[in-house]
Amino acid sequence: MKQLLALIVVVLLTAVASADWPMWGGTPSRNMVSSMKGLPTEWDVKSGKNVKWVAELGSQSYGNPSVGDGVVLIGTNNEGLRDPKQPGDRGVVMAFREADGEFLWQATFEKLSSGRANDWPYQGVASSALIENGIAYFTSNRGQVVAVDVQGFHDNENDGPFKDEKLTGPHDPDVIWMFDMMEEVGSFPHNMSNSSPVSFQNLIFVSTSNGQDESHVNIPSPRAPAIIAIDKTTGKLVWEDNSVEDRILHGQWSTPAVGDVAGVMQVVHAQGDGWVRGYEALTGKKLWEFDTNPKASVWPKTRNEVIATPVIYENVVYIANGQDPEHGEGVGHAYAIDATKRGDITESGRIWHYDKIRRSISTAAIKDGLIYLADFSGFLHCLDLKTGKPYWTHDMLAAVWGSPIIIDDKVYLGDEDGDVVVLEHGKTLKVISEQNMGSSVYATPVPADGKLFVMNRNQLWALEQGATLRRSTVK
Ligand SMILES: [Ca+2]
Ligand SMILES: [Ca+2]
Repeated sequence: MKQLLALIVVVLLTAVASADWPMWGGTPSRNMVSSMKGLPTEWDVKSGKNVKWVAELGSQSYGNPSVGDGVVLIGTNNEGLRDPKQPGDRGVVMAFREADGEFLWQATFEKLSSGRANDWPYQGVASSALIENGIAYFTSNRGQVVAVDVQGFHDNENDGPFKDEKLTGPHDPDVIWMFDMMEEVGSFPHNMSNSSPVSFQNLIFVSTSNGQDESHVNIPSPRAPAIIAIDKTTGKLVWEDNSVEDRILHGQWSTPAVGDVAGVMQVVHAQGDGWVRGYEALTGKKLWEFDTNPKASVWPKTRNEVIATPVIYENVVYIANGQDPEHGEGVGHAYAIDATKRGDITESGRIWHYDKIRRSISTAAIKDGLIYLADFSGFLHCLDLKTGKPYWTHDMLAAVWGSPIIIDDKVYLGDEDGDVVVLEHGKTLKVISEQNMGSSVYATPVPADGKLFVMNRNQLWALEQGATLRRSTVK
């Protein structure tokens, strides 16, 4: 019996220690929090201290790591040129074996011929994949929602319905289906399609990134939806919504979240008019909408779009607004929104409004009655979850593109100078460590299976307590 108990304890510990990060935010509600223990709180990419492996990417990487089925997926560009037969500027999703960083396969996508209006040069794939039941879903730089086999052709099977791949080598992608948002729903992505998919039951939800053209005045596709739901199995459209119509301020780069709000599964999406909208996930029925801008604000000086991802936590949606990093710094607004309300809930649903934040493109992290929000000016704000009152702010001294993440009782955050800071989770500011990754960290650190994955502009680092990297083993 004692042995049996010991075995059960071992099994439970193993179950706790083994945890994937299969999508942006880790779970559909997108809260940047993990209970994983034992991850490094300091490391050194020069000496290799607490570094398990490192893999070379392209020259710019914006597709945050996702980890599932023993594979790490990231989005980058083609400047790493892993296959000389696929040359030139392309968006690329690369797959690495989680255990040792071995390169498994890549999916490459040529740039759209329409150029920077729809597909910004060298920006690569900016979507973070959703990994579920052996399938990865992501958005390409060509505005396609793509479903691929996580194992590629390493399983010696061409999975379908899509079986017309021209390249079927071990390093090529096994496509399952593709949904072209520009063809199928008329989306005109402004500069880049970037949505990170999220799912509920048999549906995949993505933002179309529909926006203005290069004039920054015209909206070529005012009737295209802002958000769509696609059937996971067939890759066909199930529902769409275009509440934003012709009021898009610029682009639409916020990614949807899914969560249970008082018994109703909602998909929540921030759209190009600066409003956040909640939908019944299965039907697309609009339940509520909330304006994140003061009525007197004026685009682009004081009125913002929303690029951050909404976080759904205990029936409340938390989000900050901001602008394209190219627009620089400016005033921002963060909110707690009561998602049980219906209709225009700009007044009735506003639990709190925090206006000491600057423009933000970062997603919130919530735990133990505290919420962490970062802004593009480089400040990390720790607020009371219920009241929005600040406990402290920390100045990163560089722009922040990624999001804070709470792992166990630590907060991790990267910045444009390439620094990753580790702080104590709590009401008192305490910096534990800071380490430089060698180039800008636009990504959010990702905990999975006892490792911490940190991506900089051109490399993916797998950090593990006690490991030492030998420099000859760069993948
Ligand atoms: Ca396959
Ligand atoms: Ca296939």
